[in-house]
Amino acid sequence: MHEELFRAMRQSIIDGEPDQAREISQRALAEGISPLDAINHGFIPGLSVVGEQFEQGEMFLPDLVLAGEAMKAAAAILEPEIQKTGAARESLGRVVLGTVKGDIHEIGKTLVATMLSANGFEVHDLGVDVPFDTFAIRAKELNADIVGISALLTTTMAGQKNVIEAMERLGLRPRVKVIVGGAPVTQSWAEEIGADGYGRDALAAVALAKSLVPKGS
Ligand code: B1M
Repeated sequence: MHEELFRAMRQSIIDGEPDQAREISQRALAEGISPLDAINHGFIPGLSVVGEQFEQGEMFLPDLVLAGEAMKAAAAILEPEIQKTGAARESLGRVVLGTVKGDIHEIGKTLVATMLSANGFEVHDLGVDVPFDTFAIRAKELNADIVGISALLTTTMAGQKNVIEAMERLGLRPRVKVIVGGAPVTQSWAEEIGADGYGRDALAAVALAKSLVPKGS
C-alpha cells in the first residue's frame, strides 16, 4: 500500500536530498507508517544502493556524504518518534555505546542507541571515532552493564578487540558485557575476539542486550 512512499524514501537517499528525506519522513508518519518500517524498508535500502554503486565506482565520496546527510535528516524526524514509545519505563540496564576509533560511520550506531533506549536501556552514546580506552573508562565511571561497539570498516573492526582488552585492563570483564555490530562484523568475529554477542541489526542488538542483563530476561 505504501510502496510508492517507500520508493520515494529510497530515492531521496540515492539522490542525496536531505530536504526530500525530511519531507517524506513527515508524510510517512502522517500516513501512519511506523518510523522503524520507514527506516528499515525505505531509507536503509537507499543506503545499500549507494554503497553498492560506490563499491562499483559508479558513485563517489561526495555521493556517500550526501546520502549520509539525507539519512540523518530522515533519522532526525523518525528517531524521536521511536524514542517516545520507550518513555517512562524502569531502566533495564546501562549501556555505553560508540563507533570505534578511526571510524566515523554513525547512522547504524545511532539507530542502535535509539532502539536500546526505546526498549528501556539507559544509553550513553560516546559518538564516533571513540578511542579504545574511552569505552572502558566511561563504562567504569558509569558502572555500565554493557559496552556496545560499532565498526563499519574492515580496517576498524580490529578496534573492537582493542576495546575488550582495555576493559580487561580495568578489571571490567567479564562483569561488563560486550556487544559488537556493524556491516562487516559477524558472529564468528564476535566469538574470536571474546565479545558476548553480535547484533546483526538494531532489533537483534536489543534482543541480545536484554538477554545479557538480569532484568531483561
Ligand atoms: Co562509508 N563505507 N566510508 N561512509 N559507507 C561503507 C561502510 C562501505 C561498505 C561502502 C562500500 O564500499 N560498499 C565501505 C566499507 C568497506 C569495508 O571496509 N568493508 C565504506 C568506505 C570504504 C568508506 C570510506 C573509507 C570511503 C573513503 O573515504 N574512501 C570512508 C571512511 C571514513 C571513516 O570512517 N574513517 C567512508 C565514509 C562514509 C561517510 C562519512 C561519507 C558516510 C557516513 C555518514 C555518517 O555516518 N554520518 C558513509 C556511508 C553513508 C556509507 C554507507 C553507504 C552506508 C552506511 C550506513 O549508514 N548504513 C556504507 C555502505 C553500506 O553499509 N551499505 C558505507 C545504514 C546503517 C543503518 O547500517 O551502519 O550497517 P549500519 O548499521 C546497522 C547494522 O550494521 C547494525 O545495526 C544497524 C541498524 O540495522 N549495527 C549494530 C551497527 N552498529 C551496531 C552495533 C551493535 C549492534 C548492531 O552493537 C553494539
